[in-house]
Amino acid sequence: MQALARTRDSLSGGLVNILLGSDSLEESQIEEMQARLIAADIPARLAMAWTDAARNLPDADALHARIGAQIKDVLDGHPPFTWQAPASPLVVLVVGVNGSGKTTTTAKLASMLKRLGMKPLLAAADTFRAAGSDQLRIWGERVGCEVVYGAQGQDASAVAYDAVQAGIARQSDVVLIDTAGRMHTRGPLMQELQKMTRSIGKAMPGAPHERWIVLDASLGHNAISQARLFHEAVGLTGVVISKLDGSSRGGFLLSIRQELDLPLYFAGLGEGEEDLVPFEAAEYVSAVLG
Ligand SMILES: Nc1nc2c(ncn2[C@@H]2O[C@H](COP(=O)(O)OP(=O)(O)OP(=O)(O)O)[C@@H](O)[C@H]2O)c(=O)[nH]1
Ligand SMILES: [Mg+2]
Repeated sequence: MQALARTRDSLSGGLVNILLGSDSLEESQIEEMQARLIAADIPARLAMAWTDAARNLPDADALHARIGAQIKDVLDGHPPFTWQAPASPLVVLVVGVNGSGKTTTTAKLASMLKRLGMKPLLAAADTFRAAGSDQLRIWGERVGCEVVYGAQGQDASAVAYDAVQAGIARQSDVVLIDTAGRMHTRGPLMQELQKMTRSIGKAMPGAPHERWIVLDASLGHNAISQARLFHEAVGLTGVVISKLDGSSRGGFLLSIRQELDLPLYFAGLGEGEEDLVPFEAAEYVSAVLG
């Protein structure tokens, strides 16, 4: 709740101010409300449809409730991710643009699995920078999870392959593979990801079972085009939103659901290892609308 203060301020705080003390809705209030929704990155099409419908509502309370129900409606629809592995180990590939929060998210997922009593294995397939695997190794120590890593400059696909083999040998429940950040528009980098998924499939037929993109919530709509290109390259199976705590544009989560039709599994709410929560539409609505 606390972590979503900025989206709440931009959305709900704004709505409350606009609507404060009004028994009936005036045209200017309805227009301002529409601007608020769009500023919070609620897709314009939805914002317009909602505000048009609002003209028929009796008062501000009814409007507030209606918007909450509509946000929940858009966000609902996919069951939360359960770690019921279809395979042992379950292999999760984590992708995204530079700095989106992949390494932190991968570590937080390992921490979550440990707390669930499961045995994760981390793989540092970010061999692009030396700091890439160092960062994950430090996280591994903090979380108490083994980390498979390669040398800087080593083929990332080879590290991913080794990690999956290690996960099988060590009977890990889940292998979490962190990858280097890459621009979604750079063809060769996207091809490298495809090569990595093929290598993983050679180490374990059917893997990687999950391919998740980490999207930085502060990017708003820009995150959608990123996700599209990653989806084309590797066939995404889910989305993790990072940095939702710092974002005032949480409305773009609705675009993810509407425009990509991918499940939104987890949300990052801070930099600590426990600051990752399963995404729940109802909780999100009460956090942003109060
Ligand atoms: N406030 C906040 N900060 C986050 C969150 N997730 C990640 N960060 C911060 O974002 C920065 C980048 O995170 P990384 O995990 O290194 O991102 P990355 O995608 O691995 O970066 P590259 O490997 O360089 O592409 C770090 O300072 C993290 O602490 C979050 O949910 N909330
Ligand atoms: Mg990283």
